[in-house]
Amino acid sequence: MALTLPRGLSLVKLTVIFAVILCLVFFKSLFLPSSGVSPYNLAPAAESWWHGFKGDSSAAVSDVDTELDYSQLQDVDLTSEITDFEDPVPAPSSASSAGEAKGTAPRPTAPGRMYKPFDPSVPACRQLPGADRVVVIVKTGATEVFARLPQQLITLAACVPNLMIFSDMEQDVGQFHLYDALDEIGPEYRDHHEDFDFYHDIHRAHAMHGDVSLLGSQKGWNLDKWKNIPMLHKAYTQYPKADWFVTIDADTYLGWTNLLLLLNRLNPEDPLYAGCVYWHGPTQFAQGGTGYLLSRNAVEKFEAIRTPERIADWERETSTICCGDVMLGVAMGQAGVDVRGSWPMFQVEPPCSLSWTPPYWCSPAITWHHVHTYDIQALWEFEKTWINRTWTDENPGSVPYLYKDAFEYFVQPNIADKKLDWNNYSGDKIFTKPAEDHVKEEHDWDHKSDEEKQQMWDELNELQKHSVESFDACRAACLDDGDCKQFSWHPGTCKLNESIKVGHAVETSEEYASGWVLERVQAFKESQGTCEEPRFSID
Ligand SMILES: *[C@@H]1O[C@H](CO)[C@@H](O)[C@H](O)[C@H]1NC(C)=O
Ligand SMILES: *[C@@H]1O[C@H](CO)[C@@H](O)[C@H](O)[C@H]1NC(C)=O
Ligand SMILES: CC(=O)N[C@H]1CO[C@H](CO)[C@@H](O)[C@@H]1O
Repeated sequence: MALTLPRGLSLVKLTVIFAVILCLVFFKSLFLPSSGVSPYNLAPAAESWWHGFKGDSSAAVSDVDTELDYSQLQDVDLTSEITDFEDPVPAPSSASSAGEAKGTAPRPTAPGRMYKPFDPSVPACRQLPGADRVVVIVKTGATEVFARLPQQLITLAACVPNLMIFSDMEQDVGQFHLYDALDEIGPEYRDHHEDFDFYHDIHRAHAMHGDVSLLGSQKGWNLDKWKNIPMLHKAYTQYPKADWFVTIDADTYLGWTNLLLLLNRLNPEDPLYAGCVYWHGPTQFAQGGTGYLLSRNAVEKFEAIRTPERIADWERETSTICCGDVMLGVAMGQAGVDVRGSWPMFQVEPPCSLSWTPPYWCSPAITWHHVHTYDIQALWEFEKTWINRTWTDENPGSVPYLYKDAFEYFVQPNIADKKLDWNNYSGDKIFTKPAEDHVKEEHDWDHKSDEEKQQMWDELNELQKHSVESFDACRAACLDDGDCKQFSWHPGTCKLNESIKVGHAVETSEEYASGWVLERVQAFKESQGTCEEPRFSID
């Protein structure tokens, strides 16, 4: 034999090794991100998907179809687009962005195809342009980890390459690691401040294999305010080259598609600290639960002033202040970065309790706070369908969804002339008959004196007095009130509201029924226009 193999290296083994190498090369070209410049085309969408879908904008204006069936969106046949991807275009190297300027496309047969081919084995949301430039920070606490976090891990975590979860205790949840945000707090507080008694309690319970979710949550809240500043520093240390840092709570849904579209319009070299702005005494800050956004430049400014003396100051102030998001506002103010408002892109309600008013309509939706795991799942399904339906080879994820679109998905199919055992949170106007056996109210009516109750009643007109008798009479009072779009009735009380909310199911024993004046809802929708320009505005 001319070819002698080294001892122990049979032809079979050689073949196996060769096959493994081949697999590795194939894997690298298909799955690993190319480093450097984003290969995506970042051009914003010319018009919204909705108008494209309708084909003709005049039709869109006069559209009165409330019955858009989103389940059909899933059935759209994209096979023709997908077969295109079977022959993967090599991921463009970092030189290719310059290549475009010189007019040398990587494949002359497909001029302009500078994008990365869609990879069906990776979630579409993870392949959106700019995904790798963002660090998402989720703040949670050890007592709520198993109640709130898993839903984020089976949805958002699939989209975000750079995700960091901070808690008050280091632990693993499935394949995910949770960092302890508080392990570097000065011993003077960590070992002596009363807020940290609970910190040590949960660590002890955890070490003994105890279920810390059984421990009190109010104490967890007191610890929570210590996290925001250390979290930001830890995230920056881990990802110093990231362009953006976005922080949310575990009960916040993050609209990833829209976030990336917003960020692609902004420059990370500009100082930016944005969110839903509130005041605390003299401090303006971005509320933590609704999420806040920091550019790399802003974080660098924060890092620049982060000296040991300053950290000591921050910890001293944290020990007396209410909240961690306020403390971050204090720190960013010292770093010379003023907070800017991004409401309503960042806002506090889940879809069921949002009041769908004009300021929201043409704005992209980025955060929804106070979401239950159910809401996260529903928003996730909506967003996944949206990404899929609007995906194009050239501009993946380039179409933002607006509150208007969420209205069509979450509200219109879920409102009706009458829904039994349903509370729609009406309450602009409340008609209640003063009576001994009155069902408890959810508002201040119960606390009023008998005289006040009687006086309120005496001021009502006949139709309004009659409205407390039945659901239909309550509807009649709503119809008589020019602005009323929805109402809810339970024996003895009729409540009207001008704005639209879905609300939620209630126990039959609460004897609640809700209704909407669908023509007025439709008229309201039409009066809001078609949102030619999505409002990505930051004040
Ligand atoms: C869209 O959904 C279809 C059907 O589930 C799937 O085959 C396709 O890969 C998806 N495309 C994108 C871009 O997500
Ligand atoms: C009723 O409508 C108003 C605005 O018109 C809104 O602020 C409010 O949230 C709605 N619901 C209740 C319970 O007031
Ligand atoms: C049962 C229920 O959902 N009640 C809500 C009705 O609306 C009021 C006012 O917004 C809320 O405070 C209740 O929780």
